[in-house]
Amino acid sequence: MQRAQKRLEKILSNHSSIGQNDFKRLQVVKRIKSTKKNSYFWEVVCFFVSATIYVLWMIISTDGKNCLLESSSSFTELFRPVESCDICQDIDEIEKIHNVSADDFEKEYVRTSKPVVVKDATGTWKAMQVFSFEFFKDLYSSMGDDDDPTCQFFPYKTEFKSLTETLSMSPDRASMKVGEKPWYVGWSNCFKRGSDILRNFYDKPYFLSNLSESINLSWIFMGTPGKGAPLHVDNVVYPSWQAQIRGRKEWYLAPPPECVLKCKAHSVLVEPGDIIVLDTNKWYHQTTILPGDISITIGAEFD
Ligand SMILES: O=C(O)CCC(=O)C(=O)O
Repeated sequence: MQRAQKRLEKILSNHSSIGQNDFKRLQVVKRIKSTKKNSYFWEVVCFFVSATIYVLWMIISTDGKNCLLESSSSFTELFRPVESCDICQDIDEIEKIHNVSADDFEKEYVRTSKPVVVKDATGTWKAMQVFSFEFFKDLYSSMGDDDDPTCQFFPYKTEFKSLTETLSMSPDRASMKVGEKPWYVGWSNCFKRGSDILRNFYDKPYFLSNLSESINLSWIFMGTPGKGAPLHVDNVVYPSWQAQIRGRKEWYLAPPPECVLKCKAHSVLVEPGDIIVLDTNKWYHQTTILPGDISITIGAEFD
């Protein structure tokens, strides 16, 4: 088409007697004009498709727990990299260990992405005595912000739209009075003042090496016995640790779908004082709070 256009232009320049209207009536000119219109159309389509892909990419490529828009778990799953089954094929059960050194922990569990529960790992943390529904209610109301002091909030199956709303529930529901609806929520605390206060109540777990940074963003999950988080995989940057402060929680860990023929799924119970360490980007996970006390956990990613 371009060659035809050039040839036509040459002919026209040699035949100046052809008028503008004669020119517009020529078939080839009409075709050239419609091609131009079509190419504008496709440019606009290309622009919108690229913009949509870019926005979707922004949504899914940001850290799933600290993101621009909350990435839906199906997006996270769709764009998850394929895992090597080395992370799960030799695991018969989730180990529970004591007194592990930082070097051994790094070699045995961090480098291999092998989930593990470290027993009695919270030592002298004040959180064990202090964390409760009322503690968080006081903490966040003392901040005096109108805004919700969380970066991200997971309401799970509850009707709550924010942490502030959760902490305003009736004392009967908060204290699990018979007949009250169960509830379970999670949130990330990334406001400096909140983090600084919380850091007075827990330490970086002793088995993480000095080189490993516990990311300053803490995650808190709290709620009554019943369903916890549904089965999902995360899209965060690093593996996570999570300390069970109160209550008992069962974790169901499933290998990535590409490994189901080589690897087993596992359930493991985490009790007060235990810390579970898990690469939540690789292992699908679901939680259930067992009958008894309210469950409260605090955790963070580490590198
Ligand atoms: O602790 C829970 O109940 C859920 C934790 C979780 O889903 C996560 O850390 O990604």
